[in-house]
Amino acid sequence: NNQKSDSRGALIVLEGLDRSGKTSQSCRLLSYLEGLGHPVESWRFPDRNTGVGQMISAYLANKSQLDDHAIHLLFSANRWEKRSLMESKLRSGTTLIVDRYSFSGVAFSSAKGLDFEWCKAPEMGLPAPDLVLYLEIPPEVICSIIMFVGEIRKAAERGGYGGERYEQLEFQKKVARSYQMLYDASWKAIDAGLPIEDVEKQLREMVIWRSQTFDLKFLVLGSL
Ligand code: 2DT
Repeated sequence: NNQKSDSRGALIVLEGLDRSGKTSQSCRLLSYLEGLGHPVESWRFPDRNTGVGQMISAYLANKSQLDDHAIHLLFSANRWEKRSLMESKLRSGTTLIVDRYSFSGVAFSSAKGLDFEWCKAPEMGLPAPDLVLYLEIPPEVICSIIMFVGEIRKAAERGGYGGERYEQLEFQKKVARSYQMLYDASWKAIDAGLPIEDVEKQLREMVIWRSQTFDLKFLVLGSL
């Protein structure tokens, strides 16, 4: 590919525990970058719209049972089925803001007890993020948010606390530890306990600082 590296879009990933604010911050980041005139799209994984995504969605809603390894590979397959589109968007200059990526895959499955190295293997070769924004918040705080949300929307579609498989305190603590093991130079942590506008401001600065882009790289999680 002869395209000049400075014309490529950036791959920006948001990671963090459930309810750490990733989704609302990725919306805010999207409108900010759009406002600056950058070609930008917001994506999320799991992408529940594909066939694989629907299997994942049923699993998360406790409507189906799957072996832990099998669901891990489905999450990974869900990224691989979007790989060529992701790559062509990036190469044609579109920046992608992605809500969860391979790191969620490894952090959640290894928190269930699967071997860390085994979890990383199917992610190798996917486009590597230029920047991973980690919204950091203590698992205890997340759990009180989850319970509070559960109280006020008992009838809501996700069923509040524990509605989806992974929203339990002990489990979230393990996920937080797994995330720490994945941390590397492309990560920036933000205190997600700050007011939402402060988090937004910090994210903007980090994204702009990293927006000088490099040749597309591919994940080599082995070095972590
Ligand atoms: P959302 O609530 O953000 O839709 O996530 N997960 C996600 C995994 O276990 N592996 C993965 O590869 C990804 C992307 C995290 C739904 C849940 O799915 C988990 C929370």
